[in-house]
Amino acid sequence: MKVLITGGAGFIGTNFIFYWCKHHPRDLVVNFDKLTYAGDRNNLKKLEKSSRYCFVCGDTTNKQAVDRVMKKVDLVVNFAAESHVDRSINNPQVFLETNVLGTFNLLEAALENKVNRFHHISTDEVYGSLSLGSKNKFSEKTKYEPSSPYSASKAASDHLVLSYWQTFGLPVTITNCSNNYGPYQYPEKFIPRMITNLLEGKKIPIYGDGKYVRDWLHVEDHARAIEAVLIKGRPGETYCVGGLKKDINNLEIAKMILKIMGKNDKDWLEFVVDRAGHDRRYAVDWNKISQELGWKPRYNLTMGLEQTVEWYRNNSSWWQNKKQEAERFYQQTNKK
Ligand code: NAD
Ligand code: TDX
Repeated sequence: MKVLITGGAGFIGTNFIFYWCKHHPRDLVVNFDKLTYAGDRNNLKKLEKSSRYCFVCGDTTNKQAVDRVMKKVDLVVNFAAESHVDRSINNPQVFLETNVLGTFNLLEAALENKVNRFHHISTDEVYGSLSLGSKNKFSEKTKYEPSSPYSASKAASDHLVLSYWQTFGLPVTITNCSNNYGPYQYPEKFIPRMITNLLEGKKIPIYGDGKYVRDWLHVEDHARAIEAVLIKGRPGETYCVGGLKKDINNLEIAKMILKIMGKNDKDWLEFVVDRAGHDRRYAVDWNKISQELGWKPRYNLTMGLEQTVEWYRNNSSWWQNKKQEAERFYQQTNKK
């Protein structure tokens, strides 16, 4: 089978390609990635020796490039996106271009080439925000109510993907997952930013009061969820994917990291200016994928965070330049 992965040089795409190549060694995997600030081709360098993997540098907003790479593809997994909420507040345009127009080009080419499955990676952020302390969770039935330009662009792409099923019968599936963490995550995001700050002797920046709740999913559990949907999921369906059952807020996550890294709470937390339009709480009901496809997360949070801290400790040459770039971005936006 020929599998086209878009955005495979980014965080989740890289982890997914490692997972897929290990568990489906006969497949040919093509990684199509523009290599934005968030993409690093070297993540998958060791696979480049294999005849079952190939890297193509290209942009999903370039229709000709997308048409070329889609030839004879059986399966598409679309990770390519601008993914950082803070950057979408500063520069929304590229989010619209990649997340909406890029997805549109891929759908058109997938339809033309009669692919067997188009799987789109989306986010729980399309559902907006839940109130703190409520028992409500996001599910496949929750109304879309995105708050940021990032989540609005992801919401638009989800609607477009489902319209290609309804209108043209393209066999699509979508996963709306929660916050991922694990190896190879760009150090602009909360968990790797905390770890790399502490490794550099700097404090953890906490936005606002820190009582913001996210559902945390280990990236390897996410890869297994995508695999389950690709193999057993029903075309036209959406599956929500989450990692936790209980709420945990950003301050609590920060304290877990501090404990793993042997530091006390008081000296290493710094409250900074809040994010505009900051969603208060995300929580995901992952019953559908669990009951229909037999998936559930395997990592517990402490175990996953310990493994992630260890990875960043051992891979400073991977993150140091990326961190400088990320911190320059935060300096420019006053979020130091
Ligand atoms: P990332 O920012 O780490 O990687 C994105 C990748 O896409 C990079 O390799 C980048 O070079 C590539 N890319 C960007 N624009 C492109 C374009 N126009 N053409 C081709 N390639 C392009 O992102 P990530 O965290 O790995 O997220 C992957 C997907 O998962 C995204 O669709 C994101 O919305 C979704 N998602 C992420 C999370 C999370 O917690 N990270 C949670 C839910 C959903
Ligand atoms: O320095 C920080 N301090 C802080 O308190 C950063 C970078 C973040 N935060 C807070 C904001 C959020 O409440 O931590 C939480 C997580 O922030 P991010 O890592 O930026 O993730 P989030 O905005 O929740 O979005 C992520 O999960 C859903 C991904 O970036 C998205 O791509 C995905 O769709």
